[in-house]
Amino acid sequence: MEGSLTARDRVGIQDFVLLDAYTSESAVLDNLRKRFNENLIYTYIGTLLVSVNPYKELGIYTKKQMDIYMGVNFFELPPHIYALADNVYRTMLTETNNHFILISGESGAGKTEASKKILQFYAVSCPSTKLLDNVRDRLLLSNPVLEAFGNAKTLKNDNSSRFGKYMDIQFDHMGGAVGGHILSYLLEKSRVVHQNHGERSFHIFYQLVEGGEEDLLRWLGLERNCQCYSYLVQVGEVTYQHYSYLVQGECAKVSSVNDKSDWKTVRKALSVIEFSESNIELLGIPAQVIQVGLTHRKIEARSEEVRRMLLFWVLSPFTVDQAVYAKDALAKAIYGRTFTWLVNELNESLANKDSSRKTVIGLLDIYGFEVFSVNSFEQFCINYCNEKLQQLFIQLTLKSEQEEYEMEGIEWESVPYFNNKIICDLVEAKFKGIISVLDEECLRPGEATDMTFLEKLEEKMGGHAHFVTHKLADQKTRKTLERGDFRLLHYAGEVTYSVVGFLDKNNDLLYRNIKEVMRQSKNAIVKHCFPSTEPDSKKRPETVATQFKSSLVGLTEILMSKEPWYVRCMKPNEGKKPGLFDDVLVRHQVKYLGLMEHLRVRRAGFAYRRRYEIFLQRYKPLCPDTWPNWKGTAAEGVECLVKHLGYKPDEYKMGRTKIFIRHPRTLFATEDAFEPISLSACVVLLATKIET
Ligand code: AD9
Ligand code: MG
Repeated sequence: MEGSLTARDRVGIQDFVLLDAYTSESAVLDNLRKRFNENLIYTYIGTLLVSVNPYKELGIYTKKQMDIYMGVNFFELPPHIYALADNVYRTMLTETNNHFILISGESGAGKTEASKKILQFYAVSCPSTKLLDNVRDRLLLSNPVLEAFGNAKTLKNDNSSRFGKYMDIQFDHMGGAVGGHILSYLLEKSRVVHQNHGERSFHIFYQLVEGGEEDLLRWLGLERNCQCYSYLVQVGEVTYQHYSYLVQGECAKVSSVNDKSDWKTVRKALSVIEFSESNIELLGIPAQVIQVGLTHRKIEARSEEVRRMLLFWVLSPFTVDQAVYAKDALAKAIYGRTFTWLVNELNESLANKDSSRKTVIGLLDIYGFEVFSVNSFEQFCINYCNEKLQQLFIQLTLKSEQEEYEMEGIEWESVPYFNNKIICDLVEAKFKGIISVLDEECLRPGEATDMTFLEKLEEKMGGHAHFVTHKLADQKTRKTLERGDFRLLHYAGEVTYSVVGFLDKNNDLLYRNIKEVMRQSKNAIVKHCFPSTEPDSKKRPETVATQFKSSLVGLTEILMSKEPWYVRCMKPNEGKKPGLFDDVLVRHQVKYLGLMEHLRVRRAGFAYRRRYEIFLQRYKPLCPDTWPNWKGTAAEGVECLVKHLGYKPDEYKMGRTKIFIRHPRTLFATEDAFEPISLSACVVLLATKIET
């Protein structure tokens, strides 16, 4: 009706593919904003789900909501993470193939929350038996454990994942969740010894200090409320200032985090997950096992091992700096190795003992693109990882699109897009890439420094369109760069990296003698993490960046063998505030998350496609010949329907299994014709669900 706001004006469009001005970033932004203001955080681009972090509880993740979305066709209900999860699950079951859901977005955009919602949905929607429920509980509880050990407060996110996580959920042919497997990527272990202002170390430390039982703390030699430290800043009940590894960020207490209750959750999770029996024999209770491995690191000179190590330092000709370096290196090594051990234990516990054929849904929740005021080796690795995932997205999106047109016998028009392969190559190319140059410098101990690394980069990368340094920059850009910086023009934006620490962090050396000391430990976990069979430093271990590069190659292979689904998470503002939509920030993410390209690809040639069965099911009330029951094939029904609706021949194409519609306005007209009867039609649709 003229003059009145239609539903579409108010709440925007559920699927960007239907947006008339689909090439306009502003139109996309407007639609996102409209929906965000109505608390509608989800929007589709075809089957890709865009999610904007609401920074508040919306009440949309209840059991009731799960029930609504279970088994309902994707486009029949408003966009939701459950709709995506359900669609992936049902596609896996009907097509008996493997899938993965790639969740991307910058730090704090909601990736980890999204992955948890998906897992929770499966936990509720999958068939239930006593055995399956046990697996389900373990899958769910692996999350708080990994988050305690692998997440930390950063400036961007109070619960930031400091490791990459890929989790396979394995299903039997009935759809029961029968097992799981976790791969972890590059834990940011430098956080154990250093935190920037406003950041914390890993959650587990604060949970332990705040929530740990008195006996346990005493046994570990930890103190919670020690009078002799009362001159130090008191935070709640706990005097964190005592533990120098925990307080560098000067924010031991985070209002959004309840360490005490989180501790209880983690402890409970550890007991349900049941760490392997041999460990429980060895150490009494599993939770303690881990605490021993960790707390000995975080407090200086408190553990047996560290004391012995200090003795060793006294005898050795180390300088104070070297000793501090060695201590930090040890702390990082122990934490990193304990984390790997923990993931292995979780995998033991999640392993499906039944060898019958299973299909999997992989969930990839990996650290988002990061830009801080000072960016170091860790950001370099994280952002490189994001480049790789973007590359995968480009390849798989275009590939699947091309395949779809080919399979359906429809002509394909290619779409221009920025291919970030040039940046991936800049970082990872053999002999010429930044990682190669870094590795080369790491081979020249005593001679090479972070600055010689930078000089080598300048020699080799000078002139590259995506690389610049103070020396290489033009006058204007030079003002924005320090001498020890290099800047990469990532697909997601510019990031300036400080070379300080690159060589050290890439080498990640642990003095051989310290390893020997660790091997003498009576602590079973420490012993396990420093096996006597480990090759000594005569053979050079792979550098951190090279290991990471290889693990990303492995991940890409895993993902390429599966069907992709995407969740693109966005951050509405930098302040973690509800209800605030920062246009500039969101526009930037629209750009680098590749939404415009994806939209264009989806719209190239044909904006919309639907399987005949689904299309017919949705629109058959609009035609007397197809309503209420069509007797012929779905394709014939659709043909009859579109003729009745007056589609012109150039507006649509009939593929082998789907109808392809060129312009969204065609579908709009159809949708609008549908509107007056939408309520009754929806009731009928829900009552007569068909399988896709
Ligand atoms: V990082 O790259 O790990 O630093 P993520 O994982 O993208 O980042 P995360 O899922 O941890 O971000 O979300 C950050 C915070 O936003 C959460 O702790 C919640 O407080 C908030 N959030 C995210 N998604 C939702 C949501 N769907 N509903 C409500 C949310 N709050
Ligand atoms: Mg996360």
